[in-house]
Amino acid sequence: MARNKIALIGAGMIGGTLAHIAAQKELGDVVLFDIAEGTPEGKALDISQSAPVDGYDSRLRGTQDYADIAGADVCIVTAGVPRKPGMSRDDLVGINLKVMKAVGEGIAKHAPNAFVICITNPLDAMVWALQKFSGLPTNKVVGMAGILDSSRFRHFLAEEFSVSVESVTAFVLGGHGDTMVPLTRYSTIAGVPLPDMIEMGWSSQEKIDAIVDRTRKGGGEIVGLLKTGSAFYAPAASAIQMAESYLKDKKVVVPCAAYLDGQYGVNGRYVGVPIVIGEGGAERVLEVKFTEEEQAMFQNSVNAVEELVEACKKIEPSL
Ligand code: TXD
Repeated sequence: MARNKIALIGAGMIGGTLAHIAAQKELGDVVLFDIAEGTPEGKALDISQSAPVDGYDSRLRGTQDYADIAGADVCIVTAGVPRKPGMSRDDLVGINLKVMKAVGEGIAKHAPNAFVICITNPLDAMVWALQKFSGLPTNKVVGMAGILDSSRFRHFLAEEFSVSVESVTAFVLGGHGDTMVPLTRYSTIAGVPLPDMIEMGWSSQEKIDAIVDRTRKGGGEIVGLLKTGSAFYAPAASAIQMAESYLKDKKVVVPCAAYLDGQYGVNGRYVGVPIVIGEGGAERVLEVKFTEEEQAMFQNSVNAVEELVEACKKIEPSL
């Protein structure tokens, strides 16, 4: 049976980490594409040289030619520029929108059947633009953010409760940004909702509120520490979970930036919601009922996404 082919558009910090994890998991052969000459080739060669030690047989190559992504089953897009300290995700719109145009055209021409996972920021607007530029079906183009945001939440909760990360589930909705909506009543320790854990005296409302706040600002905290770029290990791991669920038809239910066609009262926009990922791509949206307060937070998040989409339309009237 032919191996799967995974095309990574952007071979920077996240792209390189994606290549490493995809190869180690033998998800398929990996093509790293980047406009920076030498970077994708160098990373492909370096990772290939770790394969004999680790014992995997994925083939990796680097390229500057879109023709080399031909027939890719999955494309993961990180091309663009990341944040530097002091920048918001929204400051990236102008530069990264142009990048999405080139990437969308490249994918449409060479890998139109791929499942496309966009990571480039500002995520909810870039994935929307990428779907438009590429013309691929909306169920085949999704954005990665929610898994990362909920994984950050889970990490902080596991520390707070002194339990395994495996025993913590978390539910984060909305756009990827400071308006994201962590739903504490759907977040659990081994199935026990956080409000019940507070009632049982395992933590306090203040502590959980502080964790929610830290989760919202989780990306900025790392930018502030790294100074030269943004997070890459956890973002890469999160996107790999999406790719794996598609390639293996696992049907994991995870929060992703998905195209909404009326669900949650949103039309024609990408917003972070729980979806089922399987062989059909984004197969189904899980539509939970909100409390009034959650609805207001979600709407606030949707409004922030809408503002970014409007900014994109001003820059690129063809959208
Ligand atoms: O949750 C999330 N979605 C995110 C998003 C979490 C963390 C970071 N997130 C965003 O991912 C971040 O704000 C950036 O927009 C992307 C990629 O982050 P990364 O840290 O990998 O950035 P790098 O190291 O700068 O890599 C970007 C690469 C770099 O090698 C450039 O040469 C390349 O993109 N690049 C391009 N490749 C192909 N085609 C074009 N046009 C292009 N322009 C730049």
